[in-house]
Amino acid sequence: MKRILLLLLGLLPGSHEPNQVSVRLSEWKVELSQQNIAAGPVTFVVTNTGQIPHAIEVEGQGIEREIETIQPGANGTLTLTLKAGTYEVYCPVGEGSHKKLGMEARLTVGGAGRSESPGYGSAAMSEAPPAPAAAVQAIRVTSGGPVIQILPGPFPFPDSAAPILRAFGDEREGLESQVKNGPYSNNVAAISGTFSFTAWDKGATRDSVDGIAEFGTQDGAHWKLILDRVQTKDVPHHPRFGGVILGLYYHGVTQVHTPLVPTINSAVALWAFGHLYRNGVAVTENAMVHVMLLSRTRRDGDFALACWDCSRNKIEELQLQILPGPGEPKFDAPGGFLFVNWERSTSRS
Ligand SMILES: [Cu+2]
Repeated sequence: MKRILLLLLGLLPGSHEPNQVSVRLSEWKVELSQQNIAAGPVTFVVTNTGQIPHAIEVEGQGIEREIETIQPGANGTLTLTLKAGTYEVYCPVGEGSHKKLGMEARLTVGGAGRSESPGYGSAAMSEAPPAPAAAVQAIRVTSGGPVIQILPGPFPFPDSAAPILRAFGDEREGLESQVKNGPYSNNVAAISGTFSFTAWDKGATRDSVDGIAEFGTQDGAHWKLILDRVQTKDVPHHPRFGGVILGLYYHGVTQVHTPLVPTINSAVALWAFGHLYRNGVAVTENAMVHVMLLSRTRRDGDFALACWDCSRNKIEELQLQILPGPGEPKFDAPGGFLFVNWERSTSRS
């Protein structure tokens, strides 16, 4: 009965029912049922169809309003009165990282009575207007400071990571075993070596990398890595950002990438394939490489992980993580992986 009454009310001539815009949030996009609406009251009906919490913020024409964070599978609404103009509708979660990942859309508010007919079936739902072509940005990173090899061991903040890991679905099991014995440990050895690279961020595709790392590990082996090409294939909690991304707040509490790294800010993060040599002998052409120049996570002296939220520390820790390619055997190294940090590294754009 109530529903019928509401329907009838909506049909009454002259009633000021707000415009309704349905918003679908997922990793990593914001989809609007309409991108052009009439000025006046509008209700955003927001559904999070993704796997991690999101929200929306509507910004423009002097308005800046956000909705409370919406859990996966849940809904929320936000009613605003909008005057003519353009507005950004984006996800404010993660200090800008979700927006940077593509969670933004544009809404145009016209004069009264100019709304598009709504509907998920409309072309408007499928595509946000193309973002302006991002300028190519490049960064050159040079290693410096103490060099440490990180050996397998327990993650020092298991209680902080546990609630985040719960949301990780299929990946959870593998990550939980890394809590007990993984590459984010306080078990470190002083080594020596160098690493420098250049990375180009060209937006969602066509990123590239160039660089070489050479280091001696604690077991006396000499390793050389030549970066070859970027990795772009995304998995749910691990977007690769087209291979290279400059300036990102992630890990830890953010639900973007593993929480077995403290919450950090990075100047650059990249995912690449490389050629790996051990004592001059080729090991693989498909080593999987993750590199970050990030806010310091380890303290001087014993280089233990010193903070769960490290996002405000100085950006000078260069992490190089090398794993075997898909289907390849583990490396001849403790834990089967290579993980090297240079604690006082520098970069220039
Ligand atoms: Cu989000």
